Amino acid sequence: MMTANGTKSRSTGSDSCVQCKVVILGAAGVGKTALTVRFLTKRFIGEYCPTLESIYKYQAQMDDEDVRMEILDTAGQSPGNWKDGYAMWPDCFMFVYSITDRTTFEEIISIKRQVENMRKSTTINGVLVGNKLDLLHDRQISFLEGSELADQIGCRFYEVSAADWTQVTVISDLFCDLYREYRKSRYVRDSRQRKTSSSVRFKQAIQKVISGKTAPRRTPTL
Ligand SMILES: Nc1nc2c(ncn2[C@@H]2O[C@H](COP(=O)(O)OP(=O)(O)O)[C@@H](O)[C@H]2O)c(=O)[nH]1
Ligand SMILES: [Mg+2]
Repeated sequence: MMTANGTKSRSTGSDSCVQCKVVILGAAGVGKTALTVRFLTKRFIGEYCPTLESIYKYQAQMDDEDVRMEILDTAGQSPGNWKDGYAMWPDCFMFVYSITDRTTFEEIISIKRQVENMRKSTTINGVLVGNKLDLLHDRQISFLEGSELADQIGCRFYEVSAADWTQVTVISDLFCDLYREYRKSRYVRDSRQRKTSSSVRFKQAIQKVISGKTAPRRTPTL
């Protein structure tokens, strides 16, 4: 398996692996497949089947951890093409629009709304990506507009070009950052759960003592 920096990863037991599921959402033609393929193979092929929806498995070493990523490259979210699994299945979201097409930018808001409605939460791990940065002469969405939308939907913001080979590292960093954010939020959630369960146990112990079910431990007298 390839690692984040393109080397072969060690084959370790699956127990130590961190699983991370990423969905790529955005209108048709914005470059979702091009970005995914660039990340996975470092190559840009040019034309991809527009209706192809695939899950790619990718194992990488990130920050000394074995990470197993599953990337769902969707086929575009035109009305009627939405699947609830797009919102419920992933740990992380990548919202992609083209900086040369305002309708694809506006579509992000309704896609994010669909995700919120399904998950019944406004908090997600996500990045907003403005793709096709090589087509600056056709730019319709400014960097500022992109970053304001990212703030509004609670995501980090990147502008990239899947077509530009000098951006391979940026695109790789984009996926790695997404994973890091996920790991951070998972750590916070787990430690909050641990704290809650230990305080529940403490409360239960006090309750038992008060109700007389458990005698308080006495210090032995000498
Ligand atoms: N110029 C340019 N074209 C791109 C870029 N990314 C994708 N494309 C082209 O845009 C079209 C749609 O790309 P694709 O990845 O299939 O979009 P998807 O429908 O969102 O998966 C293809 O012709 C790609 O070659 C980019 O960064 N720059
Ligand atoms: Mg595609």
